[in-house]
Amino acid sequence: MAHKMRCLLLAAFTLVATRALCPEPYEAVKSKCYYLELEEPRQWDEARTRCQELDGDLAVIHTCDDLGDLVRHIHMSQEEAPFNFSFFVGGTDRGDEGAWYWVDGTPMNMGLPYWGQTDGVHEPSGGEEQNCAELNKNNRYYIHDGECEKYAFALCQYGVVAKL
Ligand SMILES: [Ca+2]
Repeated sequence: MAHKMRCLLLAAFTLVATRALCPEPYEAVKSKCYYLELEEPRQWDEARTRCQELDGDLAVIHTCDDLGDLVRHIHMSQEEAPFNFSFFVGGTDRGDEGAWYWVDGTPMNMGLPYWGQTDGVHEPSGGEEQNCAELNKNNRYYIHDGECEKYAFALCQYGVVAKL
């Protein structure tokens, strides 16, 4: 009996430990809190401002596990970006072409399995024209560079400490 009780407590503790408690409107994806902001598509700076209003920032994706979990979450939440809009995330090479950083100041991982390809050409491929990172709707939500002035939905993450 005591043993069974201990197992139940352990199971409950494990659930709490691996699943974040997220404030509204964020949703827990394992230990992270994300919000797919589908009110309206915005330019990258405005998308960032919207996330910061919600005590977060555009999402920063440090590991391929996080990217996989996030993409699975987008599909499963049935909130895939409507129309052809992608999701902006918190990566940019604005001001230093080719040097991609997350808004928390960490360098972005380059290449596979983070960045996608367009017609066999590895992303990022937009040079000076495209300086803001998105999860590309038309390429299974791999990371692409896009114009910061284009319109996309904000993918917010709670608790990101902004350095940029
Ligand atoms: Ca660029």
